[in-house]
Amino acid sequence: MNKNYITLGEFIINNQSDFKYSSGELSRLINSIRLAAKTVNHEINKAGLVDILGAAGDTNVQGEDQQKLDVYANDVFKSALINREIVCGITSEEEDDFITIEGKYNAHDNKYVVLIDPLDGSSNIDVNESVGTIFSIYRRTTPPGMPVKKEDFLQKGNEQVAAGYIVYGTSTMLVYTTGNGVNGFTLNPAIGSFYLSHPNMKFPENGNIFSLNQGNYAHFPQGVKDYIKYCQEEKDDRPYAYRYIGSMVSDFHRNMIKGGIYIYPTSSNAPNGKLRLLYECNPIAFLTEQAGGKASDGFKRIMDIQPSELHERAPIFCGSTKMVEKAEFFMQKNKG
Ligand code: P6P
Repeated sequence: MNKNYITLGEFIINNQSDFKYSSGELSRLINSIRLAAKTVNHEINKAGLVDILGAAGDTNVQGEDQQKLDVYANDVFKSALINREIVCGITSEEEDDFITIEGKYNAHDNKYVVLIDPLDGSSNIDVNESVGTIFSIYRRTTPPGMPVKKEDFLQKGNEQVAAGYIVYGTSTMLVYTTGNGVNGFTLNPAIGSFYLSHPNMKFPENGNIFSLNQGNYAHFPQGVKDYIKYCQEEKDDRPYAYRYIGSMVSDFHRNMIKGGIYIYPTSSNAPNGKLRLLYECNPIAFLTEQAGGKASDGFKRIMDIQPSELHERAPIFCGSTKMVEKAEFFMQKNKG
């Protein structure tokens, strides 16, 4: 490891002034996520060796089988966040309703809420594919001193104060933003430290990788079908490369480094798309824009959408600006 790489902890201290709220609070927030990420990473890396694979026998609010690691990751991130004494509430993909933190110190005085998908792409767990954690952080809108309310979570994405993901891949990385660019940190498992390996990450303005589940082609809107055909044409810089892992964090991370677009559109069997607005689309959109890319629902900016439910879904087109704009062109052309 290059001796000049700084650790995540040093980076947070060096960049405290970037976080326009109380400096210590960002440190405690990101540090709680860092600790949980290392714990979950350890379990994921040995998942094939112990009986932690397979469904936990329950289904989540989405009606999806909960993998044991989903449940485990949810518990780990919840306890790490609750024990840091700056979070007053949590919304998780694995929890039917939001969690009000109480009974511990004076949690109602805390100023931050966290929304999280503890283990995205979990269906890939037992086939040894990459999975990820996605998180989104807001300041509460209701006054401290009272229990958190649903409205504290139903904020537009443009109100986020921080967002990021952990990708448990060939190496484990934590990538986050506090509104001053995107930075990526790689875990050195030998010593359990994250090092700044990808400073100031930027989406290439254009790219040649498109990622979406073409198995749903017959159910896609005409604009998406037209964009797929455009990507496949023998013309100019095309055909593009088609890459789709089935784990959004992994597809997104590759596209941010190489250039590309990730699309999960509406379809006749998913009229609002599949991905959840609050803890998947919004944090990914915040990261996208902070890395110089674009994130929309095919027509309007993801982070301008006013949420109305905790687990609502939204279509998402995100990645290299030129590619998203081309996809939006075809969506607009077929609107109505
Ligand atoms: P499909 C994983 O369940 C996820 O939320 C994303 O990580 C992934 O890109 C997508 O859904 C995969 O969904 O319908 O293509 O299998």
